[in-house]
Amino acid sequence: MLPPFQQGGTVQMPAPASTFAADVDGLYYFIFWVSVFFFVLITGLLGFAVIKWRRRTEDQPAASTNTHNTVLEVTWTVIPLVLVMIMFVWGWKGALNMTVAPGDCLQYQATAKQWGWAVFHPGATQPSYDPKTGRPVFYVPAGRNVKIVTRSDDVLHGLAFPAFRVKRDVLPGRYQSLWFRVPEEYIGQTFEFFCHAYCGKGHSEMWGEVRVISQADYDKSPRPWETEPSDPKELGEMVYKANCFICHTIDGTPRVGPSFKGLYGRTEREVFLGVGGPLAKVTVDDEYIKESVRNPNAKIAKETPQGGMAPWPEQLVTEKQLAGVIEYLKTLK
Ligand code: HEC
Ligand SMILES: [Cu+2]
Repeated sequence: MLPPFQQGGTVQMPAPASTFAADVDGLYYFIFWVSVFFFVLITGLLGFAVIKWRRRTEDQPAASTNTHNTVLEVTWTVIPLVLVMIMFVWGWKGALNMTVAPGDCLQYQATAKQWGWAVFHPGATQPSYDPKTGRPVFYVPAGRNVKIVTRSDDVLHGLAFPAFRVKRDVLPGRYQSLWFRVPEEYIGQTFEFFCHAYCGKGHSEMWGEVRVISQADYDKSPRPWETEPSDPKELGEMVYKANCFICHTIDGTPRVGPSFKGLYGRTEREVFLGVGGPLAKVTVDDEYIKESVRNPNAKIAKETPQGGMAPWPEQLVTEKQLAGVIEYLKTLK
């Protein structure tokens, strides 16, 4: 069974869904079948020769003393040269096309952070997630050129859209970008994107969705990505699923950080005041949660003296969302 993102595709490729796909697949299968052809030809001839002209007795003299065959050598140099030059020019042109985005792109942003994505639509000031699952979502209009500018808040990540046949490394301290266009026939379909550079424990959870919509739906007000749950608890749950679940469980088992179960309202919670700081006892209230999110190293849970949580600035978790998280935490008795 093929993994879900590959369904409708082949063992080697997911079903294609961008204007790059024909070119990438064409070149890929060209290289693949050239390789298969020469593998069979060369190992076949080798095997044939080894068996047919093997030495049958200890003292059998050599059948030939030839050391060169110019015609043969020129042939087996020139044909592969032509083939690899085709691969080079084809690949070079495709790489240039993918690197240089057209001038009329809609510009999105994606920020990678261990272990999740914050996806910003053009003009949006906060990231968008599926309100139910908390998965990051790109809404892209079909037929438009879309460019995504990436950055990383911590380590090296990668942004890959298998169905669109594009990916780019996401580096800390440097903007990178990629672009694609999804033809109109894919309106209504959903595709997946992944982090493609192993970035630690939660790497395999760094994925999200691309929903292909029509230009009219894209222009609608409110924009599809502007809807978030109005109920604070639901909003908090969405933020939790989007950003926190990878390190914090809600069932009491510790993961990278302490579980959220029973956290809110705890008295005499033991914390270090900073890395290497003295132990102190605090009450887990709104202020403590807020500080834990905005400035995690101010008070560090006793179980993890080395810290290990990066701050969440307002750009990634808004004040309203943080208030929602607090309401959500209160429900986790
Ligand atoms: C990369 C892993 C990671 C992510 C993601 C993460 N945290 Fe943490 N968190 C930790 C670790 C480790 C600690 C314990 C060290 C400390 O207190 O700084 C912690 C501590 C906390 C604490 C204090 C808990 C206690 O028992 O005293 C709160 C509250 C908290 N995190 C909230 C959040 C929220 C809200 C999010 C999502 C917006 C989040 N964290 C995302 C790793 C993470
Ligand atoms: Cu990653």
